[in-house]
Amino acid sequence: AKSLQMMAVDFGASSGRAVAGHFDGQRLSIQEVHRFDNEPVQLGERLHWDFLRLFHELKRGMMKARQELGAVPASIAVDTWGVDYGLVDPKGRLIGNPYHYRDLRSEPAMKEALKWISEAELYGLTGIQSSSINTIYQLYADEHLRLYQNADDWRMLFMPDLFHYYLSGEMANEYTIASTSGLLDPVRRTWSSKVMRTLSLPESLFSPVVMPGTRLGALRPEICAELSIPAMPVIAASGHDTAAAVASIPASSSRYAFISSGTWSLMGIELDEPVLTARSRELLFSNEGSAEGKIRLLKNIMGLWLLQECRRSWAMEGDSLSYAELTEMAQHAPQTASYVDAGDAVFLPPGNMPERIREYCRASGQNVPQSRPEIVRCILESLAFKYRQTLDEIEELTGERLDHIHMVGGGIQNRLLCQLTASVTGRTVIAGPVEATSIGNLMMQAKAHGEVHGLGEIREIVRESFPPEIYVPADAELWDERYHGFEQLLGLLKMRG
Ligand code: LFR
Repeated sequence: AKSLQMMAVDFGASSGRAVAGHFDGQRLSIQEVHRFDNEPVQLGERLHWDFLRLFHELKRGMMKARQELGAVPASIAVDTWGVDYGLVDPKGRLIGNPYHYRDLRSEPAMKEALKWISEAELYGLTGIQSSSINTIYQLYADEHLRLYQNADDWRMLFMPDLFHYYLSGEMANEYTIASTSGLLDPVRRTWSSKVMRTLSLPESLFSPVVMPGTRLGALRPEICAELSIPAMPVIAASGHDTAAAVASIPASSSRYAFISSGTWSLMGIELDEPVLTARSRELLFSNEGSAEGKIRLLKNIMGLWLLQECRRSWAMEGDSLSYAELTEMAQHAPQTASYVDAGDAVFLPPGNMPERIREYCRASGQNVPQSRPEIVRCILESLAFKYRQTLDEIEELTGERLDHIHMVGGGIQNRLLCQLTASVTGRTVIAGPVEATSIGNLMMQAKAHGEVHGLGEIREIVRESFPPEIYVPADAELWDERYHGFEQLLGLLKMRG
């Protein structure tokens, strides 16, 4: 195999990074060349992503890679968070600033849309649990589509597709990111015209679905000139960050659950075909797309968003605390044994998170965590409990016991959470890599270059290149008892509706 230098740009919901990767035929090594914040902007009534700024950061990343590496990358690929998109007109002009999935406009739109098609039918057609963030509801609520009559020749590009379009001039919808929309048929891996027609979404908005690892084209001449870099292929590697992260799980067997831990925690398993049963719908599992056309059967859990938002509130009160400091605080916090359901959509919108957590505990008749350490502990334990519940559900759906949990992504830097996850689930946690998303992105590029041949090989290379860390369960009885308290709480909340 020849030696490959590649570039991955990974946009997360709170930060982004440009990473250079070097694959020598056996091992991958990575170097972060640029890191930046991704802060949404509230403009009038709407919450937006700052797309222009993000594109600017992408270009800065490319320039820095050029300066620091000396070598010209063999290719570049972008991945981002799911569900969001931009609309472009036939000349390729961006119609407005892309909306943020946490914008509240799509919540009433979801209710409205579900008058035309039942949740059960929609699940049968798309395998995606109903959530107001899904592209389907965002498009249904899209003011531009409603305002303009001449949208027939517009195209809808998901965030990674949009970056790829402005890099290469090629419009395509890549499979993994398209699978987050709630508009894709997970059996045929193509758009569901039925769903589009039922909701009167113009089918002309959608482009052909291309599989992960597709070469889209070369870098546009204008960008090459602007950055004075040579042209290089732009590859749709794995547009969805979670799919990229899952591609890089250093697993050697198949009996594991994964948790991709960042702003969200995405917990699930990888399968060859979707699970579209009433039970998986009831348990709120989604069937998203994975590398090689596989399926990720997973659940969205609020994740470190709860902590990020608390941190933001406390910073506004004048106390800037690092994540390490926050976790340290939690380690020594008094036990209030108060929990929240980290799957509950009430935590979706931004703002005033500490008070919302207190309110949740108050309303559910629990001790109210007062201090910051108590709140942080409540969040971390609630997450671990949600992981255990989700693990039980996955085992129920598949009828198989899963021996261990692979945790990947930036969130595993929170070692307390990894340890809690092991202890509460009673499973060994294999943690790493931290940069799973960029690594998956890079390895899918290497695959497109024909230098690696499949997911099995990719995972072996990741295992060799980035040795994971192991967490062993502790205090089983104690956690069992507390977990049952949590189950009772959920049961009670469900009864109350
Ligand atoms: C994680 C992620 C999740 C998706 C959420 C919203 O970064 O991509 O998979 O459900 O963001 O887009």
